[in-house]
Amino acid sequence: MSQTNTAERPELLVVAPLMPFLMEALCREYTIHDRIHVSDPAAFGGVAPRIRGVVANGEAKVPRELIAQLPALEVISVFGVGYDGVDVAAAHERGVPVTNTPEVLNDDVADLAIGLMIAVARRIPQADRFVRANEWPNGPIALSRKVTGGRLGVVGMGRIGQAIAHRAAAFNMEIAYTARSPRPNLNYTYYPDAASLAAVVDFLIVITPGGAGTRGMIDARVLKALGPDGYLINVARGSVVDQPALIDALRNGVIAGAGLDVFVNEPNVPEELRAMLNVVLTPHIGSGTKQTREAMGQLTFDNLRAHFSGKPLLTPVDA
Ligand code: 8YV
Repeated sequence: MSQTNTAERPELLVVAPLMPFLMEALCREYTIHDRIHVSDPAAFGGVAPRIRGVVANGEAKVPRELIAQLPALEVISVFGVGYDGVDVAAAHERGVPVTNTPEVLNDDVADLAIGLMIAVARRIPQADRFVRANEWPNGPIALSRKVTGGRLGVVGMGRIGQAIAHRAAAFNMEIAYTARSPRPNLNYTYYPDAASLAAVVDFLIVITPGGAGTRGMIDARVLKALGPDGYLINVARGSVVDQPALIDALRNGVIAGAGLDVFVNEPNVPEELRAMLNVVLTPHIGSGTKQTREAMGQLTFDNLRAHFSGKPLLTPVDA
């Protein structure tokens, strides 16, 4: 009986906290092992050989060592567009496909990028605090920085980068970008690297994938190029920015300000950043609307269902 059950209900390892809606849907179709700590062999040893799928999110780690511990692994489904925590090469070596949730979150992440740009330039959180503290009767608040017509640099011109550029065009912004290679189909100016791009823009929005290839890409040199009137917005991964260099730059007026949705060691944000007045900080909410998280959950689920019913995956990550 239990054998039939096992065969009917694939066993999945969930390595990240998932939305209740997705967790409940998974529990109806699969046997779920929830957040078993990968480094605790005692807890893990018994179930590891039966795990056929792993469910992760954008921040979770699925390293080579974990994949090696799962001999029956068939699929890894990531709730998120970013999969920098997953060792895709190790999975593909084993013939294990990895899926993610592209497209469905483009609008939300692009909206937040623009929102942070406006919030930091127009000092919306500071203005809100000013009114709440009843400082208004004592005189007007300091003037802020105009956004419309400004020069925008986008680091990473993938799907979300293009959604950001599309929105920025409505603000009459002059748009330039850097990416691994130019995109001839786009009518924006290409720069070969982040430093040369930063030197010619007022706002630099970072939306490039995380991982080894982009680690520390926005370093002291890029920040210096952005300059004392420039603003940095990061909606990508904390790892893309050299965080200590950013803190130095903000503290010393090397750049004007920053809007940050992602950090190096989330959910921990350095005290120095939290105390600064020229930053707007949000807790990794780029895709965090009910509508989008539900769409992401659905896609995460549908990829697993496609796999376990022998159908083609909806959104596999390229080899
Ligand atoms: C989410 C993300 O943070 O899609 C990504 O890469 O970073 C996010 O949308 C995440 O996966 C939800 O926990």
